Amino acid sequence: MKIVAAKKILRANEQLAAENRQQLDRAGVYCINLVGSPGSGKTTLLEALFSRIREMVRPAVIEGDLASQIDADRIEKLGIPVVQINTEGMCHLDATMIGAAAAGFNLGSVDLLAIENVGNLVCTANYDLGEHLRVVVLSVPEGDDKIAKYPPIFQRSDVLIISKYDLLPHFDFDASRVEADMRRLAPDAPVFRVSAKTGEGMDTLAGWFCERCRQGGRVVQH
Ligand SMILES: Nc1nc2c(ncn2[C@@H]2O[C@H](COP(=O)(O)OP(=O)(O)O)[C@@H](O)[C@H]2O)c(=O)[nH]1
Ligand SMILES: [Mg+2]
Repeated sequence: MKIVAAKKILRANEQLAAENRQQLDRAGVYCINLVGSPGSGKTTLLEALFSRIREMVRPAVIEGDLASQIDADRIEKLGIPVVQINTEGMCHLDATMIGAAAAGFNLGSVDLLAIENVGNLVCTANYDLGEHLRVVVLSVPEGDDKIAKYPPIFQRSDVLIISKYDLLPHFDFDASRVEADMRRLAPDAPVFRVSAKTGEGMDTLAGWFCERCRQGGRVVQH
């Protein structure tokens, strides 16, 4: 009985996610769902990304955390529209939450909506939010065995970002092993090695995101 209930919840979520995607498409908004462990560098990555692309793409952010508005405050400091969702114990965002949060923006002035999901490599894998692109962030200090240990989230992601690449000399982290594991699960997903701290790889990543927005039919030049 419990399994049936879980399936029903997931099916209802998929329907709502499809509605979110339609709404975003109508408004010309490209949406990314950023997933990864707590502390993998998701917010720092968004800060570094926006400083490079905001002249070309108008961003907005939905922040998901169990509690606090720490990340929303960081994004607000950049003058970027942001809505914070506090899940109060839930380990992932769902499509209902995103539908409600998206109502807090004027979508007509947004080109790229970035959702920072709750830090978690397990639960977030099962919930489509209506995004166009799921981006998984794996940081060097987490270890190079995480794809092998937590396959679903990597299999269901469109892009892998290996973050905190500046820390590579201090950890036994084999980036080629990670890339090979990712290729097995998601052969078409590009892999980026970046450091938001030193800027290594960030310009390439920013250019790639701009291109994805453009290909998605979203306006890039204003
Ligand atoms: N060395 C290094 N530290 C980073 C980098 N990106 C983030 N951090 C640090 O990692 C910690 C967690 O970052 P944060 O962006 O809040 O992670 P989140 O929980 O995934 O959003 C903070 O102390 C950041 O300063 C990076 O590229 N290099
Ligand atoms: Mg964060």
